[in-house]
Amino acid sequence: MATKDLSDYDIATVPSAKKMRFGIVVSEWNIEVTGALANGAVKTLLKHGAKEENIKVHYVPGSFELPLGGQFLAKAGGFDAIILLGCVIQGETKHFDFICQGVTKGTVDLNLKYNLPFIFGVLTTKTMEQAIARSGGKHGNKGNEAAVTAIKMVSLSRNL
Ligand code: DLZ
Repeated sequence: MATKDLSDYDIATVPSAKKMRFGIVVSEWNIEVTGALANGAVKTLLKHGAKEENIKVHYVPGSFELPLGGQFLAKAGGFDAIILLGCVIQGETKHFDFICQGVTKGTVDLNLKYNLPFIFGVLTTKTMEQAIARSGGKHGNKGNEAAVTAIKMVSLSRNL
């Protein structure tokens, strides 16, 4: 099966982000990948009209800490959506499974608890090569996808 280009989307379906405020939480683990995800997300938000002063980027040590980092931002207030960016690469132990379970469950819980979009921008790959391909490489950038998802979810909540 061909892998989707994560940066390929129909621009006409994306609302203006001019009046939206975004928090971005970035995992420092595999920073060469997560930094590229963050750049992709910020670039996409700006492209769709978000103001630079309405995008706040914060860092946590690893992907496991993304949900709590996101919760800190939600509690601080002032965000319409919070984007969580991480990269978990499968190693030889079960650590991969535990981190993926933790960040996935934590993100789902935050969405429902705060009634606020927390976007799951976490790459979970077997190799670093696969992660690089999805953070600005041949399969696009998951940061772009996460930003578009954030904009669409804020728009949906405002237009009901
Ligand atoms: C410990 C660990 C390992 C082995 N691998 C990753 C990884 O591939 N990606 C990632 O984001 N974080 C990893 N971590 C760190 C954990 O997410 C977490 O920061 C630590 O277990 C401390 O809670």
